[in-house]
Amino acid sequence: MLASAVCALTLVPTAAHADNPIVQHVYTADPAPLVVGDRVYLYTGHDEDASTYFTMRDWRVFSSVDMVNWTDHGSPMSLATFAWADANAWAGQVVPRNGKYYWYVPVRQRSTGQMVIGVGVADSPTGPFRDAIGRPLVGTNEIDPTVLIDDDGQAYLYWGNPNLWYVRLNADMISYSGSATKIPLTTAGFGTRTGNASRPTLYEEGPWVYKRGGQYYNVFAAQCCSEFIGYSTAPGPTGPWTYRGTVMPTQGSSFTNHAGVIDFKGGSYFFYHNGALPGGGGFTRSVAVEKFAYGSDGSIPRITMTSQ
Ligand code: FUB
Repeated sequence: MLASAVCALTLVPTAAHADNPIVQHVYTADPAPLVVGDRVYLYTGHDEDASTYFTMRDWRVFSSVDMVNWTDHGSPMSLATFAWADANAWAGQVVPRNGKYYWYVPVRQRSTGQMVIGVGVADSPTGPFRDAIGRPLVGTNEIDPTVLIDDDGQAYLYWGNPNLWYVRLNADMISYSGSATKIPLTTAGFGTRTGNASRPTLYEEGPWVYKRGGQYYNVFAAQCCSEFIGYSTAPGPTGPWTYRGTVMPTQGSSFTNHAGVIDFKGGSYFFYHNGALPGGGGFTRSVAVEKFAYGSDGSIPRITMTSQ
């Protein structure tokens, strides 16, 4: 319990609140934290209403220097940013490079009706973001991009549901070399699912890939539905992956969950979403955060929600 909720649409720090969720004046989902200097930026999706499917048309940005007081920076990117997209402003991630900030997002392409990955770009972490290339970067009719820039400078874009794909991004971050490649979804790599013969592993969606202590992590939404958060580790950016277990068990009224993990000012933080706000549920979610400590072997402990 460490988040101070943002209760008013404001560009100044808000009064402290004791509990999760972090944002309490609007429904948010799919957290993607990014540390820039002494500030953490939190990029989220925006659930508009409790209809029978996701109503998501823009993304939101919040920031904090202390993980207690959060500033609302509004909505610097929306479906309107991408003239070729018409729906589904879903789970993305922002990555800095070349003095710019690249926001990788899944959206529906109007001409094909398929989910593809678009890229926004801005000179500041709070935007405004513009369409970086005027068309989708890559598309397999799948969702949920995450980006790792390895120590040698090679960037990898991962995404997918039901598959898990990766492609090597070029240094410009808006093009790639080679072709999209499927990461083998083995039960050793991603655990064993129950009750769905066509999807034998736990991997569902929402990968969050990062490197820490020489080890590569993929923290992802597992099983369906309801989802829990599991994780795998690997000695390299493309595997081989080993399933390491549950991070956050299924809790609360949201049938999805979505992870984002950072180290910030000496602590480790696990962001997720649930249906904790009044009126909350599967299509009216809220982003929350828990502080945690890695095991001495780099393992991630089991983390439970302080609100649901
Ligand atoms: O928010 C829409 C979709 O729900 C995301 O893309 C998935 O990760 C799940 O959270």
